Amino acid sequence: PYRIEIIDTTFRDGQQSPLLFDTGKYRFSLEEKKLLLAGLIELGVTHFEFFSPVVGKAEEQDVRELIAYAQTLTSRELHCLAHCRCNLEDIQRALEVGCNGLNLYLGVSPLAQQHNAQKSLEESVALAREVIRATRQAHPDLYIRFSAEDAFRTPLEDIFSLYDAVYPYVNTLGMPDTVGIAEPEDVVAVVTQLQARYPDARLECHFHNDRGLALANVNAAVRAGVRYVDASIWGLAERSGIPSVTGVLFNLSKRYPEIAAQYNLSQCYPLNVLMASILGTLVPYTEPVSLTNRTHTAGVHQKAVLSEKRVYEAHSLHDFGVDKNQLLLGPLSGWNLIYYYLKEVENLAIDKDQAKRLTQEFKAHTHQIGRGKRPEELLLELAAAQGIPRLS
Ligand code: HCA
Repeated sequence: PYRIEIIDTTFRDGQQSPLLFDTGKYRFSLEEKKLLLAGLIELGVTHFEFFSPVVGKAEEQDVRELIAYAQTLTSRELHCLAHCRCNLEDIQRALEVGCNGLNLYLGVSPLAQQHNAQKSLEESVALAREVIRATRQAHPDLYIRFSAEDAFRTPLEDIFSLYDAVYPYVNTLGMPDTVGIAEPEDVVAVVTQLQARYPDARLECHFHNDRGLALANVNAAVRAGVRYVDASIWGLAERSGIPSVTGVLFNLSKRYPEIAAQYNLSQCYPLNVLMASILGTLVPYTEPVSLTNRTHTAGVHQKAVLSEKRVYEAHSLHDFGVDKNQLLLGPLSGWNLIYYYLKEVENLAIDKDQAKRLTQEFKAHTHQIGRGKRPEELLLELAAAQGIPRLS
């Protein structure tokens, strides 16, 4: 069957998000990670990327505990993957904490050669071949993914040199857009060439959102044949992040209805709300699976949605757990919402003509809103001044 695997990296790239610094949290606690892990498993995610234990004792202990905890939550086969440098010691440590797969990476872009790896292309190719061949020999069934960091700023022939060397030993080849430089057309070109050259490897994508194109790049990659998609809750990751788990599922399910059988999509929004409660902020307004996307503020929209939601709600967000919509009373509201609000919510004995008159007055006083006054307060004051009574 057609499967698209989300590789959740909330616990790796997600913890590299500056948002964790902005909120003063810096890292998730073990308890928070357990809640998030349970939410992801509930949603049907089975692939998780964790930090390599070498980043520090606290992460090492958490990874160990999370892997054990995950087994208690589901009988499905889970892939607990360590994001690991191409180095036998790091690999050994990752396997010792219980990871059953490796997400190995190594950069060979001109910048990486000069400033990061400080190795020539030939040296990096030899290192990758040696480490991955030895790992495969020692662990014939281990899941191994290998990625050329900054793939979209690396000449394709250099990626070929590297991947040719490791292809016999890996399950999956990645193509990370580490600095968010790729456009969908570039993605399709790279996927097409990798597929042709490495027909037995699965392809994985990891797109950063520096240009706001990460989700569009995922769509393009999957249409071109990629089946492994890196994502995180809210899209938390280094800098402006990567696509969110829920944004990816929401988008892909439009084209691939099979996703609804693989994932428990109604858990999408609860997962985003869980992260909001942990970070103490609202679900980001740019998140596709959000109440924001079912919220209406302009009078014209509110009037239409009161009659038929589909006029301004094209997407089945209800299926993704956003089980209500909201019309916000505010400076842009028209008489339809004002009538509805006063009659249905506040239970005032108001008729349509009164609501229209009250709306004129409300509009004349909107400068007061937001300066210590909520729209609802202003409206009730104006209604009281007109002597409109409350029923019962
Ligand atoms: C980073 C590394 C990475 C790794 C992606 C991968 C990237 O944090 O810089 O291993 O496929 O974007 O290159 O996230």
